[in-house]
Amino acid sequence: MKKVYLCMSTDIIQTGHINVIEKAAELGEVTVGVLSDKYVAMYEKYPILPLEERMRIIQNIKGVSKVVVQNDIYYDEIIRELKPDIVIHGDNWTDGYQKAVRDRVIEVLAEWGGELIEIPYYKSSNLHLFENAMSESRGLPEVRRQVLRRKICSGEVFKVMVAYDGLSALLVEKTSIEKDGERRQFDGIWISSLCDSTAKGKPDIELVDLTSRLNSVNDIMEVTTKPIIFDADTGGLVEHFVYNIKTLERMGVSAVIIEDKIGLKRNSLLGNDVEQHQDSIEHFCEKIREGKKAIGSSAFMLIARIESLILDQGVDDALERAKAYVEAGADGIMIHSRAKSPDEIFEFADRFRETDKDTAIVVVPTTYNQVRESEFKEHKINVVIYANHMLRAAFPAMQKVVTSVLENERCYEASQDCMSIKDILSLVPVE
Ligand code: SPV
Ligand code: MG
Repeated sequence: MKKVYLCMSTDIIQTGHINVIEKAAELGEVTVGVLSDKYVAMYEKYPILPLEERMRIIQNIKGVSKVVVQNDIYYDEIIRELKPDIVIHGDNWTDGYQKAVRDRVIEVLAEWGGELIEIPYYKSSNLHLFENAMSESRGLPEVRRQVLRRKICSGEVFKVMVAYDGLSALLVEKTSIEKDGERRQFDGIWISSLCDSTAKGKPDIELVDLTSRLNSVNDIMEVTTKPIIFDADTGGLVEHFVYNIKTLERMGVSAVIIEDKIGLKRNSLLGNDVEQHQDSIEHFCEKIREGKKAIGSSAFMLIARIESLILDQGVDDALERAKAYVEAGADGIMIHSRAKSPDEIFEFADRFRETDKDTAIVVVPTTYNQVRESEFKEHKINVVIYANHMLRAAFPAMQKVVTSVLENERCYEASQDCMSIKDILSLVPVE
């Protein structure tokens, strides 16, 4: 009996998949390689069902003899191991990023005289309904939260980009590039107090109230499916925080970060140039404990942000606080720094990991921006937030336009730097 191999990455089994499996079973004994979460996420969206569940479902489809994990978008390793006589696939992978994958399958199969069989890709007229349903379920609060949790556990760096309104969120949601044979995209969205305030022409001092910030959350939720990490500043009074964290959970936020400052909060990057104070460990732990008690979803994350490095209190102080905050129930620690070098962040991460292997570490490399994500991964840092770049990029472009219109007393010159109306409209989804 011939050995037949095929790879599946889907969450939802539909007729096209069954067609491929039926055809494969006619040709021989079928092994299905189920693509691991990391690679599904890289090329499509993060799967709703984790690998184990997808494997179990596929194992139980008639005609499938065996399932294995395919740990790369490229088939090389797994097919060299299994040496199938036939690899089977739909005929819809001859362009885009899949072309390179297909070419490599043909090349590797040739090593033992294996054959690639392609069958006509079946596109159900209702496929768009499936896709819409999938997209809607990806946007559900609980699904976003699960994705954040699962991806953090995977050991890969969870990349987060700021958004401050629907349009900037759409860019974070939709932008992907292909590089070094991989598709890259952001994993989540940061709702920054700095950007929310600045976009409203207000200082970053907890002046923009929660109701107003929730409007931005709502706009962003509506047009995206990625997990949302909300910057809740200090969280305010404990008595208020227990209500506000529930509201954020209900709104669909995936994680909330509160920082251990007290009194009038100033932006961290101003450091000790302005008056700002760190909370006591006891009081901040109480806020964490009460916040955790208030939330219902086990996937929702409360992350404690440590300002010791911002306020020149040193790594020892940050580590003491991190330990206490985790004991109080924090699901993650954000360690912030305004240094140009990442040394103190790496020292913190390495020493924290000596005793705590699991708690998520979050960083915001605004000042030590030379560090690549791979280096954060080496230091077992889980989440990297690009906290303000969208807003900082938009402002100079707008400044150039207003200056140009004043200088020229017409908008012809400025129009050269503007996106066309058609293009800007095409960014926005139409039902
Ligand atoms: C924000 O983006 O609002 C932050 C990060 O809190 S920072 O501005 O660096 O303090
Ligand atoms: Mg902030």
